[in-house]
Amino acid sequence: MSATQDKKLTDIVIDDLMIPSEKVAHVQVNNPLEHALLILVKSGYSAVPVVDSSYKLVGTIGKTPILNKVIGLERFEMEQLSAMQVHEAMNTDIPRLSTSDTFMEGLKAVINYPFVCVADEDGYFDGILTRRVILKQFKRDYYTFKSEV
Ligand code: 4BW
Ligand code: 4BW
Repeated sequence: MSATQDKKLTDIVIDDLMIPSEKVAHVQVNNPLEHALLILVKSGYSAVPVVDSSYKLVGTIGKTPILNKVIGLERFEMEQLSAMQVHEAMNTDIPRLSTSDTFMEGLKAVINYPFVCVADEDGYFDGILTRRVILKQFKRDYYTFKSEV
């Protein structure tokens, strides 16, 4: 049974909804950009979290900022990708959630971001909260409790 099966939205916390870190595609801050683009293309995701060597969350990286780094005058200079590292193209100005935050805090966060990273109090990466999961939960709640209003 799902952890949120019988819970109202007001009782749900981010821990109930997040995709755990072991199921999240991610890259490390010192990986070559070429490796990051490979992970993004192979996984099919537009952007993924970035962690350091101790698995602390440091940012996110997407396909568009990587491609922006190698735009030349007339072509993408893809050969440059192996000489650059993830920290040169990642976004460190990101919101973060903790596992004990509420559903509403998660909802607010994913209005402006397709996914938001979850980290513990020491900054270690726990997982991500996606828009899809928030919307699915909202729909489930609507149909489950509709008869009560
Ligand atoms: O591989 C996929 N499987 C499924 N079931 N849906 C997918 C997949 N790839 C994309 N989607 C769908 C989802 O609805 O397209 C949406 C946008 O994908 P994105 O952003 O632009 O790659 C997906 O919406 P979402 O599930 O709400 O996820 C929002 C964003 O969170 C994704 C991606 O950047 C990130 N993400 C989601 N699951 C991830 C992940 N990043 C790393 N690892 C994961 N497991
Ligand atoms: O330039 C941006 N400004 C803002 N404020 N948010 C952005 C920007 N670029 C991306 N985002 C955020 C948004 O939350 O990343 C999400 C995914 O972007 P995407 O898919 O992968 O380029 C954005 O989510 P959204 O606003 O719900 O938009 C979902 C998708 O709809 C975008 C893009 O494919 C399309 N889209 C949105 N506005 C568009 C547009 N396509 C063309 N023109 C627009 N004005």
